[in-house]
Formats: sequence, structure tokens, C-alpha cells
Amino acid sequence: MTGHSTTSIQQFELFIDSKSFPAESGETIPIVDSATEETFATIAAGGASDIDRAATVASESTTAWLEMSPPERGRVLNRAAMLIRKNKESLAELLTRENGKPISQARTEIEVGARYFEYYAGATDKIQGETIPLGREYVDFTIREPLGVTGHIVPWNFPVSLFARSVAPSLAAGNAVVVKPAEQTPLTSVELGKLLDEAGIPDGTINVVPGYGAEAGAALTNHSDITAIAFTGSVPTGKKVAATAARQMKHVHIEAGGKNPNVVFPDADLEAAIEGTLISIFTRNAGQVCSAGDRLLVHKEVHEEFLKELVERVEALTVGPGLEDPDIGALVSEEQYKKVRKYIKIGRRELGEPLVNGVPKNTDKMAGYFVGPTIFDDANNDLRIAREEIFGPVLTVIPFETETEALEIANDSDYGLSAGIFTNDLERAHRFARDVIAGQVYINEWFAGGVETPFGGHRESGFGREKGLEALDQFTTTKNVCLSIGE
Ligand code: TXE
Repeated sequence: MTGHSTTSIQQFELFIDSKSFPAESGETIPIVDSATEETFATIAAGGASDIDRAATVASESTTAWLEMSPPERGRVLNRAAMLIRKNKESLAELLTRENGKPISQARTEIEVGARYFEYYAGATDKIQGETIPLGREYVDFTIREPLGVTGHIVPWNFPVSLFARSVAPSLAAGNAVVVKPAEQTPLTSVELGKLLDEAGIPDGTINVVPGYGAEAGAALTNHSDITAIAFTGSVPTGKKVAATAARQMKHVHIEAGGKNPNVVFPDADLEAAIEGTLISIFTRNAGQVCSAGDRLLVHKEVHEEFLKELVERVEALTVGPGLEDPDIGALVSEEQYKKVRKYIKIGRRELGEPLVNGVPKNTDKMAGYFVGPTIFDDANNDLRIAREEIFGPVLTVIPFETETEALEIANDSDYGLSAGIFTNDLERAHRFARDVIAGQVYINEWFAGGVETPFGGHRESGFGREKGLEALDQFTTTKNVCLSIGE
């Protein structure tokens, strides 16, 4: 990694206009390894003046980026994908240290990051308009134009893949970008900025300004040169960002979490449902996933059998430092650790002892923000642990009797991000997909889909779609050109 080191603490800086800088204020943020609670790096804490500098150079760079032909731009993005893969091991290690996730999951995330750049590299020369038949006297056509400079506010749960998810389509559409990574996990973002630079992107087209949300994030949202904001994070912050963007008539899309129902019917392949449940809430990033299967709705006929098997499998999961590649790593931060522990207490008050209690077996002696898997059974959908996003390895189980009841419970939520169903009844699966309120529906496999498939939410989960070709709509605008050519 290229952050420089005095003693053993690496120092990372802002990346603006192809150069690394300290923040104008000179302030830094300590970056804590959540498995050891030790500060292992610092990062420059960007503020409003740093955001201003980045937005200004980004505006000036858009010409150079657009002067490159679409295939040339595609080649730059392809080179970025190649460089991300080439640096996979060092990026994965940095990601595990800043975030806490198991190293094999970090490697997978780096690969997904590379895939986004590769996928959108292929789109640069396919962002095209249409002709509209107004009759013989007119020629009418549309042009899809870039928006200018887009701002990207990235959360800490998937710092690499969520960076790539919105930056790659924006660059493919011809925009310059300013990224504000999460204050907990900014290191990989700065490194990705440098790799894009190495791939040949013009100076100033990619800028990464880490900093606190209330300072750098708010300044980015407010900046008049930023024409669009892509936000992923919490509901309250998402609403603030959307309100600021609305005051300035900026394009904005918001992805803000969920409380997603995972519905298991007796006719399902129960082994697939167990596997799906494990990954949905425990073994992908310790449940710190917006599309996690937080609510397990199990049909009463298989409830007992299913929970018995699930508990056995969950008790066998390993919890430990990410670099040792357990099933569940440390949570990202002390704040998130406290939040998840608080919800386990709330669950105990609401329901009594959980079936699996969240205390990792071997972690008494361990420092670090470890929370083991937790299962609350026999819940109902009115409880706080069934309604509020916990964002950790905590599962709330709600038994049900009929398909109608399952759908009602699934849709009785403030959120509407993802939903999943395990069933071998084709018609039931399609009825569920039709009627459930969600941006994406998983059938017989949790997290089914890929960089190619659109992703986003309804209700408090936000609006706008990322991933797939639809993401390009978020980063372009349409100009209609109408020419009168006479009789
Ligand atoms: O979110 P914030 P936090 C949920 C999850 C988690 C909770 C709180 O439930 O426990 O949110 O996490 C930047 N203007 N999700 O506090 O604050 C911030 O610096 C502009 C779900 O970390 O929303 C970071 O870069 N930006 C989620 C980003 O917003 C601001 C992923 C997210 O931080 C800002 C993360 C401001 N005023 C948390 N304040 C998902 N959808 O996957 C903060 N930020």
C-alpha cells in the first residue's frame, strides 16, 4: 500500500487532482482495526475547503475526460479493473483491517469492485439516444449527456464494492467524480482513486476526500458544482442529503437500508433455505448488509425442524479476527458494536432469552468489536427487533400459517429493499414476487443477482436504482434536439 508510515502507523491523505494532500486544516482521523481496537492508520480529515478544491478541479477536468473517445474511456475503466485485480491481496488486507470482515469476503468484495469497472467499461460506447418520429417536417433525436461532476457518499459496510457501484457508471457516463468515503473505512477508497489514476484517467476526474459526514459529506452535498449525489447510508442522513439536494435541484439517489423478510415455506428445499438464511444475516459481513434477511418468516409446519437445524449450524460458525478468516469477523466500530448489543438487550426485554445468545465462544480474551450470532424466536412483527434495522448478526424469527399472512407480515415494514422466498411452488414464488414491496426479490437463493441487475428500494429504503444498465440513467440527462426541415 502506498500510505506512508511513521513508526507503525500508516498515514493516508486526500487524493485530489492526481496528487495526495493533507487536509487544509491539518486534521486527521484515526483508523481503528476493529479486531484489535488499535489505531493502525490515520487519514486526512477533509473539510469544506478540501471539498471545494476537489469539486473545482473535477469541473475543470470534465473536458479532458470527454475529449477521450468512448472506447478510450472504456479502456481506462478496463485497466482500472485489471489494476484492482492485480492489487487484490493488498487491498483485501487493508479492507479487512479497516472494516473487520473476513479476508476471504474482502477478496470477494475486491473482485466485485473490479467487475463493476469491467461491466461499465463495456457501456461507455453504448450510452445512446433515440430518434422520435414527429412526421416528415422534423428530425428529432435525443442525446444522453453526462451531468458534470457527481458526488458519491459511501458507507463503511462495503467500502470497495459500493465505491465501484456508483463511481464506475458515473465515469462511464462521462462525469468527473468526488467521493466522500465513510470516516471508518476510507483507506481502500483512497487506494482505488490512485489505481484509477494509474489506469490513465485525466487528472482531476477522480477525487477522494475522506472526512466526517457532518463536515465533508455535508459540504459535498451542498457544493454548487456538484450536480448529482449518490448516497448509501442511514435513513436520517439519507433524508438530510435528499433535502439539501432538493433545495439545489440536484439529481440524487438514496439507498438507505432495510428490514428484509426471508420467507420459508414447507415445500422448499430446506437445505437451500438454511444456507440462504445463514448467508442472509450471519456469514456475509456479520449481517451489516442493507439487504440482509433480518426477519425470518417460517411456516409453522416446519418451524421447529428448521430452527433446530439452523441453531446447530449457527452454533458451529466461527467468530474471530478477519485476517484469520472466520465465518464472522469483528463489527466495524465501537459505535456499531454498541448499537447491536443494545438491540440484543431490547430483544431480551421483548422476548426473553434468545435461542442463540450473541456471545462469541472464544472472545472473552479477545479485544475487538465481536458479536456472535443471535437468534430471537417466536417474535411478532410489532416488536422493535422486527421493525428497526439492527445491522449485525441478529435474526428475528416470526412463525406464520398462511401465504396471505406471510405476505402481510413481509409488507408490514417502513422499508422496502429486498425480500426472499424459499419454495418449490412456482406459482407461489411468482405471486410473492408480484405482491411483495421490494426493489429486488430473491427466489431460492439469498443475494441472488449481480453487478448486472438493478438494485434499490421503496419507502424508507430510498429511491433510484444502482447496478446494471439502469444505473446509467442516474448519471446522465437527456437532451432532445428537434429540427424543422420543412415540407
Ligand atoms: O450512517 P451514516 P452510520 C445504517 C445501519 C447503521 C446506521 C448508522 O443501520 O447502523 O445506518 O450508520 C456520511 N451529510 N447503514 O452512522 O451517518 C458518512 O460520513 C452528508 C445502512 O455510519 O448515514 C458516511 O460516509 N453525508 C447502510 C455515510 O454518510 C453524511 C450502510 C453513511 O453514514 C452526513 C451504512 C451528512 N450530514 C449504515 N452525515 C446501507 N444502506 O447499506 C454522515 N454522512
